[in-house]
Amino acid sequence: MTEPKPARPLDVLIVGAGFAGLYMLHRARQGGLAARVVESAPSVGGTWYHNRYPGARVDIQSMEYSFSFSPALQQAWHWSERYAAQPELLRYANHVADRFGLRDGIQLNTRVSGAAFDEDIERWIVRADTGETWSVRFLVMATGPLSAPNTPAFDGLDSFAGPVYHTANWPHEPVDFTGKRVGIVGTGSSAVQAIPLIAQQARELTVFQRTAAYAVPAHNGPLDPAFEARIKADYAGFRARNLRMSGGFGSELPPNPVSALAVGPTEREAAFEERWRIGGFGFLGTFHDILLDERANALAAEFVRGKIRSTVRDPETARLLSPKQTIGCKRLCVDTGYYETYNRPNVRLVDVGEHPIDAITPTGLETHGRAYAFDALVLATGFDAMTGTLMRLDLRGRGGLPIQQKWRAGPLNYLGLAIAGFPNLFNVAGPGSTSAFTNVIVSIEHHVNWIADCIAYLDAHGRSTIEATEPAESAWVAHVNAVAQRTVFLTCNSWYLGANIPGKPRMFMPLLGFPPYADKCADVANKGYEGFALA
Ligand code: N01
Repeated sequence: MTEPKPARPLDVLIVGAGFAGLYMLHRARQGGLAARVVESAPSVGGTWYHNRYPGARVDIQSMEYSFSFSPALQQAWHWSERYAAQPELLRYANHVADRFGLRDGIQLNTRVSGAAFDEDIERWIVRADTGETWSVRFLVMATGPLSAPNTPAFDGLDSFAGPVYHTANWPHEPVDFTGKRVGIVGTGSSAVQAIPLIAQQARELTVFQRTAAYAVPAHNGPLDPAFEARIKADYAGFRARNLRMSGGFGSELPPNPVSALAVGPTEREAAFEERWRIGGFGFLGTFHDILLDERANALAAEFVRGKIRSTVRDPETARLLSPKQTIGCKRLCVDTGYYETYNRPNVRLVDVGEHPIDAITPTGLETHGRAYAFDALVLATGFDAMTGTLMRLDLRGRGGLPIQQKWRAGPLNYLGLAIAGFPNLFNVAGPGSTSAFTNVIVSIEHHVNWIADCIAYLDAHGRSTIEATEPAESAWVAHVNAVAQRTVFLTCNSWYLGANIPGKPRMFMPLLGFPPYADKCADVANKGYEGFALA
């Protein structure tokens, strides 16, 4: 066994080289800090490195889903499509790493396995699976809210004779389903993107659906040069307008301030049709109360079910594809030909909502006394969202407190950025922040700027540690929950609630409303980090 290499002093260790890690490294270096990114993958890119299943693409328009911190970058970069696909997003991440000279600060192929706060020296001692350790003042978890893939514990999964793929961990060599019978489990955003493309290639595709998904059309296509030119002529203004939107995006199509209940059926139908024609998340803004009032929500939901009935020719398949839950409660899917795919003769839908999957067998899958045979299995079963990555680490705060104990009833946090008992640790886009409801790059830039400014403040004021207080943390978690109570988000079993993972504590994790959240974070900082203890 090789001896662990000696600890090396650093100011900041950043875990993860996705968009959050890249920008954090850039900001830390700008602030004169000795910083290093440690990344388990052999490449930068995070989500866009791992999620390379067929059809993977962003569901926020590319002109918005990009960094704003560098005017030169946003002028220079050209997106080819309205919604960029995974390879282009990965090229963008690589471009950012090169353009800002970040590569020499990024250590790839190194998985952080644990970290413990040493109270005597007020530093985090971080360990990696390579045997390396680092001693750092600040630890930034840029690990992403959707980075711990969820593989359900199906009986017999290991016995399957063919290949098993997870959408969140897709192979890097091409996967060819030509002539194959494929089974896919799940109908969330990943499956909704993958199913139309797998169906085009496979001989036969069987979709196992537990909960039907709402999908609105992306109407993806080449980026309109006139739109690109108009945005680039005033990119700063476009970004500023987006920062005032609840999700940090969508200022070109703001929510209609009218209630869905205040207009007659003809006007309402026309409004839904218009937003459906435009496509994307703007559909949920057809009326301002779709996510706030279950009666308004039901009208939008029924409109989509009508679209499913008019698209899918087989009435029984259309019935099964028609979601029953409130629309938007689980994240809305943005699709290209999803419902149409069920008109193909080689695609069939099997409902596993009432009767779960009993077992995976060497030749396929069994449910409700029936066996289904296929040659390859795709698990589009999502993530242990928002907490999974940290909970899989040996992360210990003051007094050796493990994160698993701290978060046993749910992810206690302050501002989604900090955890009481875990000084000088920052979580980018973590539970308790607006990240999951926003254009995540907006959230990332906001968090990274806040963290970098916070570190600068500590240095300027001769402070060595900052730590959320327990009262501030409790009040924050109550606030996040109170905001959710005023919406439809507590009416279904979503990953926002942890409800997709058996045994995970139910706690509503994301916060709705970026502008008031950003104001609150700024206010906390302006008041000398109110709710934090500084030492
Ligand atoms: O995961 P999901 P995802 N038996 O959790 C089913 C982002 N994203 O990877 O709904 C049978 O949404 C599960 O069923 P149910 C986006 O934020 C963005 O698709 O829990 N089925 C569900 O149908 C998104 O929300 C894009 O009843 C089981 C599916 O698997 C988030 O990532 C693209 C099961 C999982 O759906 C997650 O999306 C992709 C079981 N035991 C992802 N366990 C963009 O467009 C789970 N399921 C940018």
